[in-house]
Amino acid sequence: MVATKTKSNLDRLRSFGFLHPMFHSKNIRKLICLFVTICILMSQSLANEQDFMEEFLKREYSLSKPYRGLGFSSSSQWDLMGTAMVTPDHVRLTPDLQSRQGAVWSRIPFFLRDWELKVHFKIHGLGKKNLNGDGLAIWLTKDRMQNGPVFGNMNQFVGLGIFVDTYPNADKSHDRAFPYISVMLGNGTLSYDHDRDGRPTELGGCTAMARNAIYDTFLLVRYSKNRLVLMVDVDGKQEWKHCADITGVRLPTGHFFGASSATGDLSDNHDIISMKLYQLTVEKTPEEEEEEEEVTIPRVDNMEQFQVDVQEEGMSGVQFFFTLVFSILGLGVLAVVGMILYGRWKENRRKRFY
Ligand SMILES: [Ca+2]
Repeated sequence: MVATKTKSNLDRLRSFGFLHPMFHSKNIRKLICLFVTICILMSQSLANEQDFMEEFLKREYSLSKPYRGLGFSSSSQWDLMGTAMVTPDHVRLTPDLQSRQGAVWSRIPFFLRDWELKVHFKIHGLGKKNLNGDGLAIWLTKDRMQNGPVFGNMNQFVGLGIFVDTYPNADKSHDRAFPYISVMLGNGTLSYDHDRDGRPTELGGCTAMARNAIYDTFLLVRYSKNRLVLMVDVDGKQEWKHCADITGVRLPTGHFFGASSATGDLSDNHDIISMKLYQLTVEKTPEEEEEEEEVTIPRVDNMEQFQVDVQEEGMSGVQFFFTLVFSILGLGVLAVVGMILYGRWKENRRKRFY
């Protein structure tokens, strides 16, 4: 249809060519080629403009070599915890030994709206595949420097958790290969379920062969316009592979970045080589600006889709009991006062008749 139309148009132009030498068929073809090229170039530059984001490395939220004074200097922006230790090449969260917990936490609360975090990490050990554990986590949470069962951090956390889970706890379901990287948003009541490798609260994730890798392994978290994108680069191709993409994510500000890890019966070396935080400059429409409301508790707009339930604070049993008791007492007091007033009124009326 389009082809025939173009052809008939060409014929028309050709007939016009008799009138003017400029509209000779050769020239017309050249003109069409030029027009098409301009169109393609214009559409490309428009697409680039839309994707264009400026990046600024924010050193105060970044951790990279040389780790001068990290963890002990008062000028350092990071604290170490547990077994975490600094070497010239990495921050080792745990060594390849049983029952260790280590973490590194930013000291500065984070207030940027649009950002990107690139994490260079290394997980390696002597254990054979699936006889190693447990993995590491990257955090942006309300609380910092907490001990706990979730890869070396507290459970029922408030904020964002990204887990590089290297051990399949739920060994009955062979639905995924490990290491598995997943995203969870904690609201203070949701629990990470280790026995099921976090499946009930997972917002998205992917398998990433990031353990004992011969290549450098990276993950990237991008948060902009309420959209959280997770990408990985673990097979030495220097390109980002999409891992998770979640829209309608509302993250509060004032939280802290961290990385933590834990070993149990099984172990691995869990190393952070760098965590680089970039501020993104993003063009926003007034509607998009308006959409970005301040939240205090993280949430995802489409809760059902991600099976995340925010438990509304209802009345507990004790609260209900006291409410009932006080209501009955209140009604009793009102009744007594009413009766006294009625008695007095009657008395007054009787007196008036004498
Ligand atoms: Ca696991």
